Amino acid sequence: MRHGATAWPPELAELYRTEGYWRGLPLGLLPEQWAARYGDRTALVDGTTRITYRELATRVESAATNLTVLGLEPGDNLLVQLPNCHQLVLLVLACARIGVAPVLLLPAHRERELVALGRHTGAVALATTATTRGYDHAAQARRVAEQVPSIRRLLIAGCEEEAGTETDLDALLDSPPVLPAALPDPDPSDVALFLLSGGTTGTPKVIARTHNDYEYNFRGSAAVCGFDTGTVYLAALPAAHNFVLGSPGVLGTLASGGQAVFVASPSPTAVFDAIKTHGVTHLAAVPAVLRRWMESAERTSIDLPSLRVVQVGGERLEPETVRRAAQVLDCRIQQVFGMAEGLLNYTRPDDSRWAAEETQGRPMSPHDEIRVIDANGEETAAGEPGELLTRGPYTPRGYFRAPEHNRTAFTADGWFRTGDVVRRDAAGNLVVVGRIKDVINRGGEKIAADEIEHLLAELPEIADAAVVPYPDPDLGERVGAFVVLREGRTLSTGEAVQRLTASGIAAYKLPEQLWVVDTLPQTAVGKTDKQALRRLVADRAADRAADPQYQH
Ligand code: AMP
Ligand code: DBH
Repeated sequence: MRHGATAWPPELAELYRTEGYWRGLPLGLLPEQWAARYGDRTALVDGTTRITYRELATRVESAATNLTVLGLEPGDNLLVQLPNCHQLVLLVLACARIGVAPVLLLPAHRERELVALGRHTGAVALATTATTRGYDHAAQARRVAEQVPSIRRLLIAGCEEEAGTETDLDALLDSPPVLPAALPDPDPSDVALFLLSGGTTGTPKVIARTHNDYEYNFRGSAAVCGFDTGTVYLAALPAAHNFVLGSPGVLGTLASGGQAVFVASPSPTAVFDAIKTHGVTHLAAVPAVLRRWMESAERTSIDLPSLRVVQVGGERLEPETVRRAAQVLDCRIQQVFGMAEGLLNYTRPDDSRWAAEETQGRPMSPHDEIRVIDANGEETAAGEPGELLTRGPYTPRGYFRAPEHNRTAFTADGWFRTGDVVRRDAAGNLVVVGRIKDVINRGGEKIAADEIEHLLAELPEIADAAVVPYPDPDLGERVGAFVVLREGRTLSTGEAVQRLTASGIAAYKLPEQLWVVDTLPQTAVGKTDKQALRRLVADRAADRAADPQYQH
């Protein structure tokens, strides 16, 4: 196990093995098994590229060899920032074949986040594209490498020429091995990949997922969701995200012998085209994206006969939208309440109408343990809201290299405090009713308030800052900031946004409203009273909603 990852207690590890959840197989050896079962069926579709199961196995093995020849070794970590494409799958599996763990960044992340994650994980290389959507990722990669001494190599897809420490990622993944190399046998209880949590504090929250636990994450999910060789899964949201990668996602599709199709953007046009062209049966959305699809589907009266299930998660979906979406898209809407930290909840095909519409489902595994507790740490009465705590075969016992934070994020006996407030019914279905973590959920993208507060406080104009969500009909919440300015200074929202952008953070984290105030309200112990600020923002929004001037 890599230093800084937390193992499960040995007796539970033993139980998870004997129960068959943990199969003791490195993820990188799965393509061989899949190839033996599914042979010449199509595994991946990306534009004009089609890869069969047999080809996938061969190419993962070649890519693993090329990575080894390049000097990557078991125990190394690698930053990966790629858009939705087949190369992402090849790279993740090839790394897993040789015990190298990819840190899966989203395409929206920027220099500051890459540097922080590179340092935190001691990454030895960075894999990315030359450009995506007009952004020069190659130039960013070079700036990142300068600031992260452990990074020795840049693997750049579509790079113009190979030079010095820069290698063409496409060639590495697409070419037969340049030299032979003996491949190591990775330890299946070691880290297979790193996922990122949007939650909690400013230091990067990196989640080390082992081969054993992640394989169960997507295999168990695929079983619950009924994936099989007839499944055609469309990756429309970022495939580096746990929802699309493994819930059951692309990997769950491959484990079931289905086809995983990639599109670069979740725009209704791209998605509907792909559904029609490839006969897509399943795909995942966050509520804001689902609403865009519904709006477009209604306007164009589109018919999508192949579509069976749209999974929706990342943020609470209101029951009314579940009903309407099922009608408009003529398919089942499955609610998914998941987290990169582990626990996945799904509504099931045979659920009552009430459970399917009003709840966010129940845990994937019979061995997921759930507690709902009050402020004193006592279990709440049945049906009463409380904080959700969880343990289980695919919920790691700590964030990676974060001992300080782990002391509060986990209980002494290993329960993960999700920070979500839920109610649980007698059948075990969970309803998400709120949250106690200081996070903004912007259309499914999580932003840690204190990360943005620290960035704002670094600006010379700002004396103090408090970041809170404000309600939004489209995204659910957006990022708002209350700021106290230093004597004689001014700062507009536009200027603040410009400065934060220049500091190199992902655009989705930028405050969209800046409210200048004389002081921030304080609690009795002298901390900023975020509750009061949240109420203030909610009241203003309610006033606006009631004001005829704002109604249309
Ligand atoms: P992360 O830790 O960044 O993977 O984000 C996971 C968090 O997203 C959960 O702890 C919830 O707060 C939120 N979340 C995910 N799915 C849902 C859902 N279906 N309904 C409500 N909240 C959700
Ligand atoms: O919000 C999430 O992080 C999420 C939602 C649905 C997730 O990680 C998942 C499913 O796996």
